[in-house]
Amino acid sequence: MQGRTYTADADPGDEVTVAGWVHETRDLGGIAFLILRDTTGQIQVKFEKDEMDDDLVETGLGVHRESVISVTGEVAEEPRAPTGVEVVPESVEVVAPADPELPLDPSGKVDAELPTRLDNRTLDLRKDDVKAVFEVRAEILRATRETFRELGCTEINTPKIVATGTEGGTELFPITYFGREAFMNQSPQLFKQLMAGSGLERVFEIGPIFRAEEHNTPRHLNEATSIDFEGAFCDHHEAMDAAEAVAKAAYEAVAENCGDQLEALDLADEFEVPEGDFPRLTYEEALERVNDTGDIDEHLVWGDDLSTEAEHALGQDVGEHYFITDWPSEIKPFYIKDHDDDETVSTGFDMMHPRMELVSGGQREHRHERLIEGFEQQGLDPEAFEYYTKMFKYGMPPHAGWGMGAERLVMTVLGLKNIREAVLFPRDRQRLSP
Ligand code: ATP
Ligand code: AMO
Repeated sequence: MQGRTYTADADPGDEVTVAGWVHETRDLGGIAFLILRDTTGQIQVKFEKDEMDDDLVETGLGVHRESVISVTGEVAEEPRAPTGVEVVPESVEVVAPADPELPLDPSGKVDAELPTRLDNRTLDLRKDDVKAVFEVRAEILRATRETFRELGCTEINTPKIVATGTEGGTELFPITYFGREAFMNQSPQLFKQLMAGSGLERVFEIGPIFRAEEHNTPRHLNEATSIDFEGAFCDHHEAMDAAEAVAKAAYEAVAENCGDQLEALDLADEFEVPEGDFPRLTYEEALERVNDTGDIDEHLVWGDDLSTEAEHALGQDVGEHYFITDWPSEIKPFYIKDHDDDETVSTGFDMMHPRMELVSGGQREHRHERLIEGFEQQGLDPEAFEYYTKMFKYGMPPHAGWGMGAERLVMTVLGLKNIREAVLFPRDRQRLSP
């Protein structure tokens, strides 16, 4: 809007046009106030009934909450106003009226259930604390990109419609592609590896992944955002360093640049940036620690995956971010390389937050023959992946990488209870729109 002044920039003595939403109105008889809200804050608009034009007062006070209005007038100092200044209006225009009945209350005075909030995100994000989550999310992604830049990576985008899946543990969403069967991609895994072997060498991608997870949990989405890294001439240790750098950069950026957002989320006093190196436990050590806690019913043995309960018990015990390294080869995907001196142990790793897994990664099998064997062992037809495997015959360097769930990162940084709070329009089993 031409000539519009943000409320935060309206200084005493200025002639301004402020525009935004009617946050509330208070009619005290001879005098009435309207609080106008925009993305930068709020400002009071004063109506004095005996002094001002009747039409002006009527328009200003007849408008329902959450209507969009534009107010032109002079800014005056007023110590009793919430922000110390107020606008004395010369004209008021109702730009877009709002219904008197709203599906949720953006003033936050009445709590709404998550499904109602997700159905009405436009109104929901008029609340400072909800808006703050997405401003923090944007800051985390900005810091992530900057960190990758410092690590010498090039940002790439890979296809989301694919002919084959890669991640065994989760189902694919099938689609029809000009009469042929195709799928929504579960991970950029194979494409990012192909680019590690290209002239780019070090790449990253921030993009959607689609997983037909059957279960409904507070930490799974059917469409998630994956932060993916892949680097040529990298081993699993360097890949872990990169994952740690990205996670720490996220916390640091939020601490440095999101003061107002942490305030809005009531986290300003308790927010902490993780310090020191994240401990790196082997899978074997992790099993032993879980078993020693006595907090879970089962006794874990080599080859077991960590259940949610086991992850929680270990997370509580470790009490900070940590890695689990050297997983059994049998429970890691075909593209993860085994240790040269022991083929039963892989270079696969997970990076954990005490509450949940954030990252999976490892060094990759870059030797063509071994890769083909890996496909066969996992019951996959190498022919179907020929577009991928054949590039391993043309000079594929050793490489390593990982994938990190962006929503899980935001969720753990801010201590959100449900991953859906970190997504504008989440996709889960029930939710396909909006
Ligand atoms: P005034 O207070 O300006 O002489 P008035 O007598 O019409 O005008 P009241 O009805 O006495 O106003 O005010 C109602 C309440 O509003 C009082 O508590 C007063 O302190 C408060 N008030 C008045 N003007 C402002 C203002 N500009 N900003 C915030 N509060 C105000
Ligand atoms: P993985 O399947 O472990 O590994 O996924 C990597 C990370 O992505 C996040 N994530 C999810 N977040 C929300 N909802 C989901 N349904 C979901 N699924 C995964 C998690 C997880 O740690 N190709 C490998 C990565 C690699 O080796 O580079 C992969 O996809 O935070």
